[in-house]
Amino acid sequence: MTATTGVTAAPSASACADAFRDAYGREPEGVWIAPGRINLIGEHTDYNDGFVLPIALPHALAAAGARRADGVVRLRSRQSGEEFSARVADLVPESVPGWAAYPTGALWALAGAGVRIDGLDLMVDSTIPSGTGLSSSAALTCATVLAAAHTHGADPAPARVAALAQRAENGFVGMPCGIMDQSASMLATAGHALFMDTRSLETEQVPFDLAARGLALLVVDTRAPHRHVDGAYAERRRSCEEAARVLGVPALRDVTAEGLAAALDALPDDVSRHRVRHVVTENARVLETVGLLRAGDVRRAGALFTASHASMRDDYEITVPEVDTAVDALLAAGAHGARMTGGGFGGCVIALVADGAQESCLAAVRAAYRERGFAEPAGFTAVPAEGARRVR
Ligand code: GAF
Repeated sequence: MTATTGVTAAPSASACADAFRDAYGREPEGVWIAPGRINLIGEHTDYNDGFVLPIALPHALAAAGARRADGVVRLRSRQSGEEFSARVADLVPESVPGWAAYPTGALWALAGAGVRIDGLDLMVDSTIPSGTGLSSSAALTCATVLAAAHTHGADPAPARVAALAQRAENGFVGMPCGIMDQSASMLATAGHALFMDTRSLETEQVPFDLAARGLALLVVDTRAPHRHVDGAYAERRRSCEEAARVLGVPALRDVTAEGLAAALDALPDDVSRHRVRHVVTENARVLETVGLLRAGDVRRAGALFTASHASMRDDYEITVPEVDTAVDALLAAGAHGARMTGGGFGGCVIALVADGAQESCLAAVRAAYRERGFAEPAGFTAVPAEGARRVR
């Protein structure tokens, strides 16, 4: 993630297969690739049965795998260099620390769904920077579900893989995430944004060709360390569920923009009022953005991005100074709109900019960061890439 205009490719399948051979002394049965994502708009709406609009990134994770017959799982990553090994029968929720929790959670979720897992050797290689909110963990979990399923004679549909990967995070890792990241990794297609209703799980591939409109999507990695991310995420989710209970609706999705004022009146405190206002207005912004994209008027979505950011900053309270500084600097440098993307408390900011303005916009963020003593940010131009697939 260095050049602002360059696009980082998926890892090489053959290099991943070579690393597998070197590590385990045998041939992999296959190589699977699952991409990271950015969400264009629709943040913290997925666990409220709402709407999301992510794209898959060219940055991806490759997993080379082969079945074992002895009930053992062995995992290696070209990035960490460490080996993890365990008996599949011993995998219990929240027992595996670090990155290995995601692939072992994938095996646990498959076993829970009735797929007999005899064992697995896995080598992973990734170009998705971890800890930056680009969904490296969903990519790892999805790729492992695919590798383990295919090497054990199962072939779950992409939406089913996403559901199993979410189950792994919720039930095994202990992260109460929604379904967006896994769905983006499994279901997104090149050249499109994935519009998803997370209640019905219906999806629509919405054409997203910014270059044709003289625009570009700049991604700025703020390099802000995620702070208390899991606890704060779970707390936001709990407060939404509690607000839905107080309002007597199955989920905050059921509060419409027209019903918002009455809902706010019925809530007992300012914090829950703010959380509900974010979710309800964010769902409306997703629908408006999709309408603009369908009409080919993507530039006007910029204002919705910026409004989404203000809502995350002021109502949902999930931004941090590095993120807000980046958004302000991008807007001052002429971006049509900018917002934090992903779960929050750090991570990446996206900006809709004139094609060719990426360098000057990133330079504006760099200058603002220098002034405040923040770490040097990085950036790249995002184009919507293809979803998960078997490549060998
Ligand atoms: C994280 C979660 F994993 C997603 O499910 C989603 O809630 C997102 O934060 C916020 O929109 O990426």
